[in-house]
Amino acid sequence: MSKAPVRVAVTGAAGNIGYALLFRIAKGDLLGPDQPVILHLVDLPQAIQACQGVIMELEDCAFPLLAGAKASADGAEGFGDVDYAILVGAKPRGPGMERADLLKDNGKIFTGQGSAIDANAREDVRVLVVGNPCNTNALIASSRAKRTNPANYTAMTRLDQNRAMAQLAARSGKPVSTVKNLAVWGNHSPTMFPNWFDATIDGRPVAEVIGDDAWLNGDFLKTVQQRGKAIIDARGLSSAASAAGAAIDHVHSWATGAMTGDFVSMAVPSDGSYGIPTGLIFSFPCRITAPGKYEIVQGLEINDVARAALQKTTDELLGERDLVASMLA
Ligand code: NAX
Repeated sequence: MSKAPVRVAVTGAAGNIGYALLFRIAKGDLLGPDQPVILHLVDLPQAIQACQGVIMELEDCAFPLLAGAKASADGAEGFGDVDYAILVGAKPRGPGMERADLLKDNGKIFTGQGSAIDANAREDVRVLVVGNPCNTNALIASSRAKRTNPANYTAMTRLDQNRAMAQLAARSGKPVSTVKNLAVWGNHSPTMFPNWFDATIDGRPVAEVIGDDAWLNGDFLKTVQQRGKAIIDARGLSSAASAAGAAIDHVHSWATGAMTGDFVSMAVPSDGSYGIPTGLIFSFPCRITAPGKYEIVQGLEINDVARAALQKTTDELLGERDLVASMLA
């Protein structure tokens, strides 16, 4: 092993997504087959015993790349010197709970974790927020970024991209690898916009290959937007392996530059591109320009359908930002 180990913190490590994620990171799926990793399993005090059990299982896999693992409920220890922080841990929305209450409850988690990351992680730490409402949680955490780079605080819409690509592949009868440049715009919520206008299948425009605009503007969008709920209805549990897979995809593309040239959906701080208010954590088509560096793809045409969809998801994010205004540093 010639490379120095990289430290990766995963919060909510004792939860469903954590359990699907940690073993893949230890196997090398996140950072590559020659990159040793040290895992920091971060969770609430009452879940640390369960994290110790997960660490025993990680050890029992005898992963050659796993250079260490520890569990902690303390932010300074959990995020100490980490290169990557994948923030999965959050409170699930309970029966009858309003979205506003969820925003406020989970917002408190991300004020604390944002401060702990900024104080203890490596200066160039890269952060992915998965715990919902992930865009606004990332906004809260990034507002704490004084020493670390706020542009490195991102939220996950890659699962929505993967879902959209899979739907287009199934409908067209083509392999999913032939679907390119499908990006999800906006909030990770039912207002998200999986923008098929720029996407291609086998190098041809999606509209031409699918030949059914009514399906694209109707059932396709609805299926992707409501997929999380459909999985809960079918499985009795929310998406875990697919969410972990998308978190791996997000960080793997970003860290290694894999998929350079294609669009990748990342919710990142808006720089005002496409008229989206500056600072909102908004999912854009991004391009990885070099390992660790992304840019928002510029110059795409936004037609009337897309413009209306972007307005709706922007309005929702602005409403969320207003609800957590007191938590923004
Ligand atoms: P689980 O309820 O199985 O696990 C959550 C874990 O987080 C638990 O171990 C809990 O103890 C821990 N936790 C709670 N508060 C914490 C804190 N302050 N610090 C550290 N750990 C804490 O949920 P799971 O199914 O793993 O889902 C986790 C989150 O992912 C949820 O918020 C969920 O809504 C969100 N999702 C986001 C997706 C996305 O595409 N962005 C898709 C999948 C998923 O729905």
